[in-house]
Amino acid sequence: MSKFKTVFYVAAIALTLVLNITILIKLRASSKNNLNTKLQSKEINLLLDNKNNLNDKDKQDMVFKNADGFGKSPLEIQIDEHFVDYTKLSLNFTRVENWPTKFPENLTEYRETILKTQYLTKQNQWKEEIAPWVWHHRGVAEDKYIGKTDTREKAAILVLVRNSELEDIKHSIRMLEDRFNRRYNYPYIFLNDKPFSNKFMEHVARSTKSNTTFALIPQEHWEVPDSIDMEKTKVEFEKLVSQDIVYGGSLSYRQMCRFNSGFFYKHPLVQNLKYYWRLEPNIDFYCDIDYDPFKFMRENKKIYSFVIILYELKKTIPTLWKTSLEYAKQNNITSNLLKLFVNENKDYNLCHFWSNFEIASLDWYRSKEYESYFQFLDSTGSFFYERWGDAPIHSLAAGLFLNKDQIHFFNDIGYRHDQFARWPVSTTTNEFGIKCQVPKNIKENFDVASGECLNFWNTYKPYEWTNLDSTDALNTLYMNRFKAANDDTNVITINRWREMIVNN
Ligand SMILES: Nc1nc2c(ncn2[C@@H]2O[C@H](COP(=O)(O)OP(=O)(O)OP(=O)(O)O)[C@@H](O)[C@H]2O)c(=O)[nH]1
Ligand SMILES: [Mg+2]
Repeated sequence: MSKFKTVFYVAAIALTLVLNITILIKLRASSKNNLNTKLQSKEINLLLDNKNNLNDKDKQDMVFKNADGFGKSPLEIQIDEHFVDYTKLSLNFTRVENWPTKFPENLTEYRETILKTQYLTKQNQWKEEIAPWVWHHRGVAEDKYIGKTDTREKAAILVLVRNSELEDIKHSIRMLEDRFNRRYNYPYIFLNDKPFSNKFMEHVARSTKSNTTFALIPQEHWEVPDSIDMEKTKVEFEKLVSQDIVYGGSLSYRQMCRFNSGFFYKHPLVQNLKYYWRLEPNIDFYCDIDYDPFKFMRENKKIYSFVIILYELKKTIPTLWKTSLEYAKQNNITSNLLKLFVNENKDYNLCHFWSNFEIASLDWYRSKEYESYFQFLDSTGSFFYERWGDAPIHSLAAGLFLNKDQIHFFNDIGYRHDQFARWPVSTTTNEFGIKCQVPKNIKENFDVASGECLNFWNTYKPYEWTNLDSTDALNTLYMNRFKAANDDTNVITINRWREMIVNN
């Protein structure tokens, strides 16, 4: 072999080696990048899946550990944006009529700017703030109403829900459609503290022929107020967790209860509505509803309605009754219904309408009275320091402001939420038997097995509750606390007790 040939071969081999090594390095780098991206989205998916599969105890622990990151930072929004690419939404999704149509590139920046801008009204600001996250899907059922008088009420089915609850909410929609809405075509409004994902919106919109609208809720309606002492909150969480109180350690559960107590009716999308029907994931309806409950509510001047009434966990609302009485006293409330919720010790009997089903007047929630009651409650911080549910709050508000005949018990609606199921028990006709199918595995009718509160409702005779009753009940409460002074949750000194009595 000539010298020239040897040099040529060595050079060729060296070049091939260099090329191969470069390609290998590049391949490794790109597969690492891919792996990183895959891992990232896999981890996020896992995070959401895990949240979905957690039992209550786990949920509590997890949320408790994360209690510091309480829904204020835009970070949570960014996490969910991994699942959101609105440019890839099918064309059938549009903006809501007469709403801002902006689609800013940097959504987080956009939201922050709006939050810093001064607006004439809060409604204007909230609308601008959430507009890029509001999407509408026109249901084919709307065709039925073209050129005809639309006799539907100004009402909607309102759903607060998470992306991770997609399957469970589809189940609830199927139930409601089959039993009622396929004939009445009321629109659905879905609300979320995080942006809805493409998948969620597309699956849900396909589950009904009705209109569906998906929206973010304004930050102010969900965030923990600055006045809340997070250190104190954590201590109180721990106390409830140690007593195994369901959702005792969950911050988001408290945010949800506060939202459902004082904010859902302020959402820009419900401002033109008169009534709403609250729907939750994973519920069942057992009976055909062959009339329009919204129309029933309006025609019969009903303001609030329920299907299940039951006892609340006392440890979640230690001071709700005291605070409500203080509100009643300050505002000189007289009421014909409040006594429904009072036991022989002049204490709250813990009965409450279970608000996961609710058909009610939005004008009532938007009334000055309801709002002032909510503001009074909210000013105590006890949505966070305790674990006040929206159900006892709606119920006590009904007790303070409504008459019995303004509230309707929908006895003909068969319903299940969690393990509690109820359906009408008819003794005289088989009408309900024809309309209802209760699955064989559901053995216990809650109304029959645990119907004490329902019995109070059925037998309740209006009693005029006045300021004297509020004062009396408050004093009794303080006396009982004094008696129970050995109970370390209720320790008060004699002086403090005297002070309370004098001030009340
Ligand atoms: N967007 C959003 N919705 C929530 C959140 N927490 C609860 N919800 C919704 O608020 C409603 C009530 O929450 P649930 O978790 O069902 O509370 P619950 O009915 O007291 O308890 P369960 O027995 O678990 O059903 C449901 O419609 C949930 O989908 C949250 O953090 N974000
Ligand atoms: Mg629920």
